[in-house]
Amino acid sequence: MAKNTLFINLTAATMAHDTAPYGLIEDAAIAVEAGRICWVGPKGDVPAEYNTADIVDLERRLVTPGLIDCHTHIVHGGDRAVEFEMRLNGASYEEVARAGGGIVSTVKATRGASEDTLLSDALRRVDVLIAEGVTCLEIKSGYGLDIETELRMLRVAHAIPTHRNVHVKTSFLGAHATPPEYAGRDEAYIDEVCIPALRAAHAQGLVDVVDGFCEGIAFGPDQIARVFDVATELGLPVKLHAEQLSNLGGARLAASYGALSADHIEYLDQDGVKAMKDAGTTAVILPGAFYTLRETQEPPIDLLRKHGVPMAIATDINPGSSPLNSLLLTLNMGCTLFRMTPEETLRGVTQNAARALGMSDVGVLAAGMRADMAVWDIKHPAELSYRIGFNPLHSRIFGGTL
Ligand code: DI6
Ligand code: FE
Repeated sequence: MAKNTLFINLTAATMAHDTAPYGLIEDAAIAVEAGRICWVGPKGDVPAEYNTADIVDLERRLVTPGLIDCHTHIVHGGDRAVEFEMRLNGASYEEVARAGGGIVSTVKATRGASEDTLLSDALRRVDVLIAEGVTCLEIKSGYGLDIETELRMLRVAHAIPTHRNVHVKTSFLGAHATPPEYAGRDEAYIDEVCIPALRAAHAQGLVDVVDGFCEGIAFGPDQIARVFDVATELGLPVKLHAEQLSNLGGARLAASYGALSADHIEYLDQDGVKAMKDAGTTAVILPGAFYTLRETQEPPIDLLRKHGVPMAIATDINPGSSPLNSLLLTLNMGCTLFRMTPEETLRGVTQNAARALGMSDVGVLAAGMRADMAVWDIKHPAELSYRIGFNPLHSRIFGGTL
C-alpha cells in the first residue's frame, strides 16, 4: 500500500464551495495518498488512520490548489517586439495585421522553427509559470496554419509534460487566421487545411478541445460553425476567442455548441451572457491582451456576476497581443483593470480555470482531487493579487510530491 503523507501546519485556501471566503481553513492538514488528496480539514479533526503518515510541516504557510493557466499560445516561433514598436509609433493592431504583420509574422517564424527549437523556447516560458505555482496549462496550435505545422505545434505541446511536472491540455486553433497562401480564400482554407488538420490531429490523439478566433480580422460565425460541426462529429468540446475587438455574436454561437468557454469577451452583450449561463460556458478574462492593445472596452464583469457565469482568468501568453508570462501579474491586472475581487481572480486560476478546461480533478483542495498544490510564503490569499512583480511561491506539490 502506498504510504500516506500528511501536510500540517498550514492555512488551506481550498477554493471549494464552503461557507468561508476562499474555502479557507486555518491550521489545516491535508492527507495525500498515491498522488491524490484523501482528506482536508482542521488539524484537530485528522482521522486516526493518518497517525502513521509521513508528516510534512509547512510552517504556517498558505496552500492553494496548483494554479491553472487555461488560455495560452505558449508554443510559437519568434517574437513581435518590432510590431510592438510599430504600434507605439501609431499603427493599430488591425493595421499591423492587414499589413501582413500580426499573426502571420508569427506563422512564418513558427513554420521555420524545428520541433526542438519550439520545445526549448516553450519550456523556458513554461518554467516561468511553474516558478509561480502553475501545475496545469492549456496550449493552443494556430501559428502553423498548414497541416504539418499545426501538428508539430500540438506534438510540442504534448511533449511538455514529459519534460516538466505540469499537466497540459491542447486546443486545436486552426481557425486562428488565414495564411498568406490562402489570402482572400478563407473558405478554401477552412476546407483544405483547417478541417483536414483537425481530423489528422484528432486521429493522432493530439487534440483535447477545438478553438477558433471569431473576429473581423479572422473568421465569421458561419466559418467557425463549420469547424465546430466537425468538432462535434469527432466528439470534441469547443471554446472560442469571442467578442475581443467587436461583437459578432461569437459567444452565443459557442454557447449553442455547449462550449467549455468563451474567451476575451470585452464586447459581449447581455444576450451573450445569458446564452453562456444557459449553456454552462465559462467566461475566460484575458487582461494581458486588453492591456497590451490599450483596449478601453472592459469585459462585462458585473453582468457575468449578475447572471452567475463562472469567470476564469488567464495569461493568453502570445507574441502579439499578450506577451505576458506571469499568471500572478494577470491576477493583479484582473483586479486593477476590471475590478475583479482577489477571490474571483484566485478562483479564476483554480476552480473556474479547471471548469474552462473540462477538468474535474484539479482546481480545488478536496478529497479525490489530484494533489497538485502551491505553497506560498504569505498569510492571506489576497496577497497573490495585491503585489506587482513579486513572487511569494515557496514550493509546488505535484501529484503529492513536494
Ligand atoms: N486573439 C488574440 O489576442 C491573439 N489571438 C487571438 O485569437 C492574438 C494572436 C497574435 O496576435 O499573434
Ligand atoms: Fe488567445
